Amino acid sequence: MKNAKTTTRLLIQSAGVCTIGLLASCQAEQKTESQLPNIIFIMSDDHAWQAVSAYNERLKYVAPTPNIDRIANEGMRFDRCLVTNSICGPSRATILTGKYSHLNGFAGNVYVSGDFDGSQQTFPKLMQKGGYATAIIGKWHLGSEPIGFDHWDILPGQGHYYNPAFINSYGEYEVHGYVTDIITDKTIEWLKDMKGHDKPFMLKMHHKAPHREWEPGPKFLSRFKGVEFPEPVNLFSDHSGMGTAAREQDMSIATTMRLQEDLKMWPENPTGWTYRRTLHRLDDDQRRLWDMTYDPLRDAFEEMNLEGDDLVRWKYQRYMHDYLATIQSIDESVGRILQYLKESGLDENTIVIYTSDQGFFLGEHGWFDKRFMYEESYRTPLVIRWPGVIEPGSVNTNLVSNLDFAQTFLDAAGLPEPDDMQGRSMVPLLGNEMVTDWRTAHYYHYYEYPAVHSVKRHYGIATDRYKLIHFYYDIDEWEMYDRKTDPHEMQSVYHDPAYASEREDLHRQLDALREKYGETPEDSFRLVPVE
Ligand code: SGN
Ligand code: CA
Repeated sequence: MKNAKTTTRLLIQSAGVCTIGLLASCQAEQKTESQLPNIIFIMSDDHAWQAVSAYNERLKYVAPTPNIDRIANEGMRFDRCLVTNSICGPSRATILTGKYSHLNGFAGNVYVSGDFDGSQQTFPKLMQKGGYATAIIGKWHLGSEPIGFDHWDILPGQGHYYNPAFINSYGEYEVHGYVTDIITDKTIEWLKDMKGHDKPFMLKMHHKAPHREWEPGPKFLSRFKGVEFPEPVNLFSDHSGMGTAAREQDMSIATTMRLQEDLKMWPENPTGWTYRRTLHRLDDDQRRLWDMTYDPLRDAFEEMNLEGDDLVRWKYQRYMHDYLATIQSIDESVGRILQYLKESGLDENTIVIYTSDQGFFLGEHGWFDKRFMYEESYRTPLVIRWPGVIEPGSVNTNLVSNLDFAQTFLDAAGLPEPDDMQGRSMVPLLGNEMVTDWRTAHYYHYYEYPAVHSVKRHYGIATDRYKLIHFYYDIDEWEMYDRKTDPHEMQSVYHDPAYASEREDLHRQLDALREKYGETPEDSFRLVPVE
């Protein structure tokens, strides 16, 4: 343990003095060290931090995530990890490139942004060149084929929960079973294949769950039967203290969430394209279990004839039951990976990261989905285990970001960080070093509008306490929130004279960050063309 730490430290220090000219000799020097850490990056899709029990005490008793929590307990929990653009593809592109959307070119999902330009620099390519074995298994969602991976086995598009198709370099094929379990099996298989190779590895395991339409695996279909989850305080907010964008979104539990596809209240003999997309994938055994779960719920629901707030309350509970049940499989998957690492002796020298591509609304403001810069979707869970480097049970409150992941991995691997990446290595934070010049403001930009869920384009800045947000497309509105006095972000103080000096200060910081990251006003319209 001590040795691993010392070696890692040496590597980290030597990485710090690597320059491009010295690169070859630095790498040669590092290769003589046998202790380069392996990295397993586990990322789920739409996993709200409120749905991880390490972040939410109340969940511990009803829907715990003990294995994800174990990473936090044995490592570090980040309490303010913010994403650059809260939507799937753009988050993934930022993670790969260490750059904001306006530079990596992927500002909205595939259907608005086209395919990710895989010819650009990414951290897996750099790690591959630097002697790492690299792999990606699971959801990719960037259109173009993965580049920079020795092994890739991905879900086409969004992927399916039951009996999903996969694509690898040989083509497309279907696997019987539940997607989270299959991705885990494939991951463990690849780890086993790596035994006997002396290369360190960088493995990305990307789950599809808990993405909409929240289909739980056979084992957990009835996991939360009879459980009543606490409602968020602003489930019935009328958004009167917020702006037009909050009032005009299309992601509410009340009106957007669908009784059939989302909440599984299918009639006895369902038909139509949505039915074909979901239920038809189940085989007879899977379908039997499914019907045993949902038929009685549907019958009871029809009996009740709910309306208005009562219907929203019921929908919220139904939503939570399935969403959290898909997370039970994810947590089990994390447990299996940790167990395998332990059994194989890899645990001491493997960094394990658990995160999500962004956060998610679980009824806050009356919503589901993500996209907004409000805290539930902007902030993502992040826990990291690195024995010998991270003090177990550490908590970090710095403003870190998915923008920092690429440089963190390169730094941990003792590889140089390219100058054009826009984040910063978190390795010193992991080592609990005194870092006095970490960012005190984080920049955000969401582009995908007009599009599904109708969340208007906006950019903004978050500090420890405040948020300043500009909705700039088809409206021109500013919002400002004081998270200290208004933790649920329900009352904009932008026009409140008491906040005049803070507002001016935030404007200054926002301008400076846009300049620092090289974003121009034209970028707002260039990447996701206006219809
Ligand atoms: C689908 C979902 C949306 C979701 C987007 C993007 N609808 O369109 O709710 O916001 O994907 O999600 S669904 O009816 O198909 O489930 S993302 O995670 O890929 O960005
Ligand atoms: Ca997502």
